[in-house]
Amino acid sequence: QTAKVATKFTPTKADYQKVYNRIAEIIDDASDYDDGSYGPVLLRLAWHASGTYDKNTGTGGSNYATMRFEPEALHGANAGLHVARGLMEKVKKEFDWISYGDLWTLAGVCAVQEMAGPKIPWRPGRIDGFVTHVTPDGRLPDATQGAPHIRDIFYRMGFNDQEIVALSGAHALGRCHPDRSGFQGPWTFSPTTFTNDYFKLLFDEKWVWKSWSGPKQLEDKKTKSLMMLPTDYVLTQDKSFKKYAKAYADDNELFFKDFSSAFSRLLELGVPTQQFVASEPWIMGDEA
Ligand code: CCH
Repeated sequence: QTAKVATKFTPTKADYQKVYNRIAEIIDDASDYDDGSYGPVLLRLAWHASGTYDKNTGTGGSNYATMRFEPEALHGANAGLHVARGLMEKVKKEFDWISYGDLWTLAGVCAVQEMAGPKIPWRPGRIDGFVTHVTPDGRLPDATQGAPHIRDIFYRMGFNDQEIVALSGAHALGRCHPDRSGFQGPWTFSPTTFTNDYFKLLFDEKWVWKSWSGPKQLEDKKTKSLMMLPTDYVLTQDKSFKKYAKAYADDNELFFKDFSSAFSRLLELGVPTQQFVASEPWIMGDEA
């Protein structure tokens, strides 16, 4: 008599590459959505899934993918991210062996890379957690606030001023949606291409308060078609932030390098090192 032993599937880098390739297809299959790409909203999902980390308690971060659960899905900062989670649900059905935390962070990597950004070192190992792992509301930044708030939030994750500024450069991508955050419009003229234009525009354009009934935001005086959040504008007003923002406006290569390392670290927040499959992160890419 032979006992049937269920063998556990151990995915390799090639298996994760298949997931990456599938996500890349979905990103581009968006002719009717926003600016024609799901990349920005997927990047925002990866960031919000990771940015709940608190270094003092070791809670939050990307490990348990707790945004699947109602309390966190309904946090104000996560409005609109059901779109991104819904897209990733399709991928999860095809590749059921991947954890949600790995799937969502890989989607962030894929989004940056497929929108012409830098390579983001990434490795799998996150596990699905439970509703008890959900962190309290208020751990993500509030766009209406100033420098002290931004520092409180990002220092809690373990980032310094330089990394805060580098990460903020993600706002080269995507746009604000009145039905999600209440704010309105894109930061750059190329919201589906990763560039340092966000920093360039912050310094090159004249920014004035938009007069409208929505939340306080700035618009470029010349075309009135671009926007900055109060927290974006602070990067040109605070002395320490300004130094880095200017450096990134002047040097795209430096921005790419610093964004890549800070974002890679962001995606690993809250994941115990021993859970990672590989001792060093991988570079994923379209190797077809
Ligand atoms: Fe952000 N972001 N973000 N952001 N964000 C919004 C949209 C995007 C803040 C507020 C907002 C990061 C930091 C901050 C993206 C990536 C990153 C929106 C509009 C607000 C508000 C949401 C809407 O209406 O759809 C604040 C405040 C901070 C820091 O102080 C960081 C860090 C990252 C990634 C590394 C991306 C991408 C978007 C566009 C999403 C889309 O759907 O187009």
